[in-house]
Amino acid sequence: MSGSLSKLRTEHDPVTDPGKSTAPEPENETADKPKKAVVLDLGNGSQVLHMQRFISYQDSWKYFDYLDKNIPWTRPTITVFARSHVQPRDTCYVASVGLTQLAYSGYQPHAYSWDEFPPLKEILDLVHKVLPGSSFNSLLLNRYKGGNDYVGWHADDEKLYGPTPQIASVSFGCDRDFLLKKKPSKSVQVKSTGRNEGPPSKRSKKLSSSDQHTFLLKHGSLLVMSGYTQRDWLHSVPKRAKAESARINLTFRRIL
Ligand SMILES: O=C(O)CCC(=O)C(=O)O
Repeated sequence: MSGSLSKLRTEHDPVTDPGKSTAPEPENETADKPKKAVVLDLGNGSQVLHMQRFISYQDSWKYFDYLDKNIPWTRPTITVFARSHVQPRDTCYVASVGLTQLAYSGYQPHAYSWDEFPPLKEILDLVHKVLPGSSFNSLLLNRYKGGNDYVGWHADDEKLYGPTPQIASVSFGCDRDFLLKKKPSKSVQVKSTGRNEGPPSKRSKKLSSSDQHTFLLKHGSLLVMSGYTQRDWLHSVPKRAKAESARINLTFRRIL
């Protein structure tokens, strides 16, 4: 790769006892300051951590450009509720050797090696540093080319991640909303096999404010879901007419 990214700065301390974020987020690219993490306790052993400024603004653009140009993006056909459709975003998958193969919605992505994309190893190191005890070994990458690209409601509840997976998500490029909502109670749940990614829902049941949350995932941010979040909650990145440019998202996971 031309122009090493290995000297990139991060702007955080390891997350040990994260408190509430205090200062407003500066939009100005020279105003990057260390940011604290905000932890949201979702109840029943589920948590979400959100760090608005995880990687500096400028370094995040360098990563964006590298990933945009060098990742072998594909748009596979997936099967959801017995219907095949083209996944509404680009994707790629990277994993350590010897792990159980990931498969979701009838699709088994090719696992590329970390060695093929050195900047991904740099970002992985940064994530490991900020989350002591974490040890991610696989990565699903998503590229949303504009506001029409999305990921529907789903949980990353594949068995290969175990019952309480920690999933760390790093975002570059266009700001997008990330929504969380509590799964419906068992009696009304549709039976699913693994990842159950549906289209944007037109009918939505009324949820109380504690059963739904919205995070704005900004350029250079980190969001971490842990505990029972995948068992009890669904997440999505819905279409947004105002999202005019591309966003790249990296979700680091650990296959047991
Ligand atoms: O793009 C995002 O922030 C979410 C991606 C996601 O939900 C997934 O890859 O499972």
